[in-house]
Amino acid sequence: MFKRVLIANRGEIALRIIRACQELGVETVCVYSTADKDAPYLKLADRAICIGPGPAKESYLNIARLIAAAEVTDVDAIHPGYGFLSERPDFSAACRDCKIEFIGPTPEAMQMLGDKVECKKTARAAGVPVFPGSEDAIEDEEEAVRIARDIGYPVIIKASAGGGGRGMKVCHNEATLRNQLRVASQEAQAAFGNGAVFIEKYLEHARHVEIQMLGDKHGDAIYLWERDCSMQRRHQKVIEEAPGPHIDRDKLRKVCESAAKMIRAAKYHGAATCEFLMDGRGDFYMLEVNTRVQVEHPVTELITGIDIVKASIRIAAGERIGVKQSDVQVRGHAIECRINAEDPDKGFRPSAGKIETWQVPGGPGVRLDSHVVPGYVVPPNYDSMIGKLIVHADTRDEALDRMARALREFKVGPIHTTISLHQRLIENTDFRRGGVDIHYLERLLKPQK
Ligand code: MV4
Repeated sequence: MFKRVLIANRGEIALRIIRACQELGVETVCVYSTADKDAPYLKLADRAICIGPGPAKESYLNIARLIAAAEVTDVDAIHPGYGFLSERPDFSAACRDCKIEFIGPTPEAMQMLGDKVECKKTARAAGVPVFPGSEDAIEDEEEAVRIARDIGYPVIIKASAGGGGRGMKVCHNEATLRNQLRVASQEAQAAFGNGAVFIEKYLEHARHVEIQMLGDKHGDAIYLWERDCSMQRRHQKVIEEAPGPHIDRDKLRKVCESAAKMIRAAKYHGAATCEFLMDGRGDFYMLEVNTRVQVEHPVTELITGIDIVKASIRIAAGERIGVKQSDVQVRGHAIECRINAEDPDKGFRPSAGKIETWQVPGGPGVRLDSHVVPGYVVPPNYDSMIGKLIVHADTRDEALDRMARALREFKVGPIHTTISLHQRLIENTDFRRGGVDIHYLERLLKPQK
């Protein structure tokens, strides 16, 4: 195992990684920007090191400064968490060049899976279902038109280097497709330095179902089943749960098996998530692979009893996954509500500032992953997520009731948070029934005439 790990992140995930390291007997060095200098979780790390000013570009996104911090503190490994540099092949490569273990995949695996065209090819080869469409980047307009006629409209144009919803165009007819191809490619070039685009069949009504994977350096891979993350707004997940409601378990098992094959074929090690859309018939189509520990990993931890962050560290240290697929048992139901410092009544305007009241829920089956304490000041520089409330219970109905109860116990002020939105959503009859689609929340929030 490592002696010392550098945590190249902030907030709740930095704290989550500190906790995992402590349980593994690993020393921690946590980096911080001056905007986070008073953050309380820094005291829980064995050491904290300032890496620059508030703007992320000069701190949490600055590879040279992070590597310098790692060298100075003589760590064996770096955990990137999520966001920031977690999916940057150049960061994984910089760690390797400096003989520091990157807790995550190799730059090669990350690069390959990060390229949507390459990723889709790898998926297809492993038998993972993907949407019909172009098998390579689009070379000319006529080729795209031919493929679209073949698969039928609507089609969607996506940037091969895009992801998370950036650089997509839905086309309902040939004229729009012809127009948008050039626009999409130019935008992709400007945004990602890579103009490659591809097209595929567009699915109007879909659910977002993703599969948690773990791969190790010995060539083994397992799946920890799915999470349903359909409740989202502007490509930001709001509620996640596991298991996904009303999913055909036989279809899902087959998809999970093929995803494990794909992860093995990619020689992937670490935690990964395969993102899928599920249609009204319960069929799956893979979208992309996230090559990091995700925000919503706790719901999978609660239903499987497997600590995904500890697993990511053990895997990087060369250990085997240590759990056989047949040992992975799903128990009960878990739901996560992301608590953001935003005002849901004012268009989700960020609500930074000092948190005076922070009265947290507890009791059976309640987990709060947050770095906030009373008196904590939410800096304006970063993501507005200030915590995640996760509940676990035997059934989905009991988990929903438990979440409603926990949300009622949760008192935060004077800043605004998304707790009020969650209270509304947990009571919502469509959500209670299970199986809302990825556009549900935005439809619900649209001002009614
Ligand atoms: C799609 C799609 C419909 N059909 N692809 C958005 C994020 C990126 N990962 C892929 N995305 C989508 N791809 C096809 N062929 C709809 C979306 C999409 C979406 C997907 C997951 C979660 C929320 C979403 C919101 C809007 C669109």
